[in-house]
Amino acid sequence: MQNSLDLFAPPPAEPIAIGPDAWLLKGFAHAQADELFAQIGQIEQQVAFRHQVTPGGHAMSSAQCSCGTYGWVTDKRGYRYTREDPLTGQPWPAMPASFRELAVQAAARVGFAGFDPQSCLINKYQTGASMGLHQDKDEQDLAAPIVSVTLGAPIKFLFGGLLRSDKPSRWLLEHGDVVVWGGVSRLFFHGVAPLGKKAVHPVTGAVRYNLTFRRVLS
Ligand code: MD3
Ligand code: FE
Repeated sequence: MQNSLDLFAPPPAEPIAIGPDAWLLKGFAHAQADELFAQIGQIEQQVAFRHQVTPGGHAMSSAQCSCGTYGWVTDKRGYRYTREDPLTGQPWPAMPASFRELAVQAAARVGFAGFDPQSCLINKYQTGASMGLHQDKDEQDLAAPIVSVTLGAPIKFLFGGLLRSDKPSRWLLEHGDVVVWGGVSRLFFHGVAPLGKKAVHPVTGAVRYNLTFRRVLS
């Protein structure tokens, strides 16, 4: 169903290069946002968002859950992908078709035909929540790109390089924005600044959701 807010949506934008084989697709998910919110609501009824603990013993400030064949898990033992939710022993909820189609279309739009994601990590940020600079390297398949979708309140995304010491560039990620990282950018350091006190969205309030699609196994 089309939301009345969609009447204000800008036309589809050209991809913006933010790094080598890294592309920002402004507003790419805007038209599907209501459907994506509905599916997040369904997932929320099946699985709990939780603040996972890093091997260093710190609780993450974003609340997370996964859908798809594999879910990303961290605890004192380390980072890994599991087929079951460690809180319940149940398989993760299936990846909704609308999630998969959006990720596949975004990847194809910037040259990654045939992306076949096995995992979607959902990060839920409330005011002040952030994610420090890190690399995504828990996946066996580093040839596949990663696709991320921002829904709700805007946040500043930090995009560095292959070295932790590389000075990050900053990009505003707003509701409906999609980013695709492949090639060498796939291993670039990245993170998000704390969700600002004034960052809100008419549907979610002071909450940002991020969907991160990954291929885990080659
Ligand atoms: C850039 N999430 O879950 S967008 C993560 O906004 C994560 O929730 C952030 O970093 C968020 O790991 C950032 C997703 C993202 C994912 C993988 C990347 C950005 C990336 C890999 C390389 C470069
Ligand atoms: Fe990441």
